Amino acid sequence: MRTQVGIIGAGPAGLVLSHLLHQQGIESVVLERRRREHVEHRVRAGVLEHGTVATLREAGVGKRMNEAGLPHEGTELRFGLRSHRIDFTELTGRSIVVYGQQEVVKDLIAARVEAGGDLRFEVEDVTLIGMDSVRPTITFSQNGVRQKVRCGFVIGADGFHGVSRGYVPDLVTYERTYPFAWLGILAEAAPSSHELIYARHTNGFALHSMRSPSLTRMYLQVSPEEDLAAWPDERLWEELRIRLADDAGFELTEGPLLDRSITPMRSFVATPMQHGRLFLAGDAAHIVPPTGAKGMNLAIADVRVLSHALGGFYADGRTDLLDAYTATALKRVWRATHFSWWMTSMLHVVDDPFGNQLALAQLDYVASSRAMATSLAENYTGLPFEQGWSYR
Ligand code: FAS
Ligand code: PHB
Repeated sequence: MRTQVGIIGAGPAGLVLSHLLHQQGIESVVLERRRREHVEHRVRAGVLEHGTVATLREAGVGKRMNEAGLPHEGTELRFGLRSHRIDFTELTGRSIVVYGQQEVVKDLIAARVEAGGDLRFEVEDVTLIGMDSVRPTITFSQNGVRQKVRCGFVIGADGFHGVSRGYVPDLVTYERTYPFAWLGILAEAAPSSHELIYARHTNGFALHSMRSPSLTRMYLQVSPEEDLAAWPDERLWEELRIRLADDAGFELTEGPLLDRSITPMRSFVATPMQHGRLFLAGDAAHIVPPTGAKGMNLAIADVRVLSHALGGFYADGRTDLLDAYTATALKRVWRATHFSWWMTSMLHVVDDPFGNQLALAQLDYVASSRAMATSLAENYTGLPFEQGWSYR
């Protein structure tokens, strides 16, 4: 097999890149180890930045998002039983859309299949050969048959636990772990608020989000070693009620739980994000704690840069944009990494009285200063992109 761009991973990064390349007449093969049904039903991110929404619309895959996505013009910070609304639109002129990552993945797979894209699911033992040559090769097994793809470029979009990062020699990594995790639930219940609520209670952090008018998505700060079995439904709902309570009689609507999981919290950045003809994108290169709702948006921002650079190479033989990929991508990665750390530090309770006082002082300042509220709003809705996604 031969292709211009071999992509490992059918998550948001791999699929958006494959689609953006297709729109520039550049062919790709996407190799995914999981089943299609699995990737289309993996409950993960939920918030699309302003720029991500524009990217999906410009790329012609925004129809279902426009119909089912929930536009949000602000969010609530809740602490000391008081709610403080951050008005994104008033402060920045920008907004977000709440639309599940699994829906984005479904829309992109459908678009790639309809366009005759080459997506391979349930592939095994992906290995990379000759990343520093001009004919990098991917080998993999599918249905017990070993196969080889000769590529022009290879994109590691295989997430934090993927293989591609291991093929970048002399990698420098930056990491911070946090003394807590998120217990996430998806409930068949109408959202109890029409916007997201980020709550800091002395018991810990809680987030009220949603997926649709009948699906609520919520998270609780728990210990990193927490056992899901220690959280029966009634304990979950009781703790959410306590942490989300306010002085205006907020009531939480309950319902059957459809999904529950524990997500560890980590900040991680690997550099360089490239080696020869291998380029890393998304969680393969960086991880942020989900408090700032940046993970998926950052993955899509990476592949906008890559799509632009690969377009320049195949259209005019340019290599400067490819050479500059790591520097270009990392500028946004570090901004989002800082914002995600800042939101996480401000909203979670730690076993450090001094740290907790600093967090409350920061929250108070965000709730009372237009300048601080604007800073939160512009980071949360997503900073403008530096260049278009299409080379032409
Ligand atoms: P992904 O991990 O989405 O995709 C990588 C793909 O590569 C996967 O489909 C995987 O199966 C495949 N793969 C891996 N190894 C392979 C191999 N060797 N061969 C072939 N394929 C391989 N972000 C938020 O903004 N908000 C959230 O609430 C949030 N919650 C999350 C919860 C969990 C449990 C996790 C793990 C992440 C969460 N994230 C959240 C972050 C998440 O949304 C990521 O940022 C986003 O999925 C990144 O997209 P990709 O880089 O495409 O990586
Ligand atoms: C979600 O809806 O899953 C979500 C929203 C905002 C976050 C994290 C997760 O910061």
